[in-house]
Amino acid sequence: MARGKLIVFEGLDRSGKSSQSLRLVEKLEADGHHVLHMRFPDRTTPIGRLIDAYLKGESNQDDHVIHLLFSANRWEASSTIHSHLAANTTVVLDRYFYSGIAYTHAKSLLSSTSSPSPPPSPLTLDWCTSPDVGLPRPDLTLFLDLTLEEAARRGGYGGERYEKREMQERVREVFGRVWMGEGDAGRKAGEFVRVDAGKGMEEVEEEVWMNVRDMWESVEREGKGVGVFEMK
Ligand code: Z5A
Ligand code: MG
Repeated sequence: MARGKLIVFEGLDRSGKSSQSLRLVEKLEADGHHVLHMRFPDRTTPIGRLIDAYLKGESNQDDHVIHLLFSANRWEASSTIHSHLAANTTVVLDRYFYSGIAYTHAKSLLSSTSSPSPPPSPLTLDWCTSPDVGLPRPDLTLFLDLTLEEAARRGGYGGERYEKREMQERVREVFGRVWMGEGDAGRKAGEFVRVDAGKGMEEVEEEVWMNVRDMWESVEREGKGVGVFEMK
């Protein structure tokens, strides 16, 4: 029996993840597919509410604790994702574990340049990756890449904790390293695709669609099952 596909949108703030993920859902539904759209963090669960308060600066958390809460917020959706894929519903995610890895590791790069003594446990790429090992593995991750200048032209950032130029710069650097194949989250042929998000809305949509179509054909042709995210 056919299965649903797991498609992830990743990228910086303002790169168009929400807009493009919703456009893709509409397009797939118009093609007759069943689709579930989800976003991370899911701020509606008890864990999501802790994350929401942290992002809004209403509470503080140790860097390791907040990282694990972001991961737990994905784990609480894991069985829902699996059951939808098994029932031939495609799942489209607005952010997933790549955000977890990129944002937390970026923080360590910031603190290592601004503070003279190293943090007690460095937030290495491997440490940041390990809590998400075992989650449903995306069939395709679309990394919407946008320069900071282009993001600024889209009205600048909001007021949440990570919405600062210095942080966004580091996050973009880490996403780039992952895209180049660094660490266990690193590029696996064809599964982590960079899309130039600085183009017009329709052009980006077209590029997204071409990548989705290619992935779809290859999953069906090769009869690939649903995978889990593994360490190399
Ligand atoms: N975070 C984390 O640290 N660890 C984790 O594990 C996870 C997340 C999962 C959640 O933010 C924060 O949590 C985030 C990472 C961290 N922190 N930061 N920074 P969020 O997901 O709630 O917010 P966001 O999605 O990053 O921000 P956003 O502004 O909603 O960005 P977007 O969804 O990528 O963009 P958009 O809403 O589709 O578009 C933004 C604007 O640009 C809008 O006016 C559009 O009309 C416009 N736009 C979009 N595309 C185009 C094109 N192609 N041309 C022109 N204008 C465009
Ligand atoms: Mg968004």
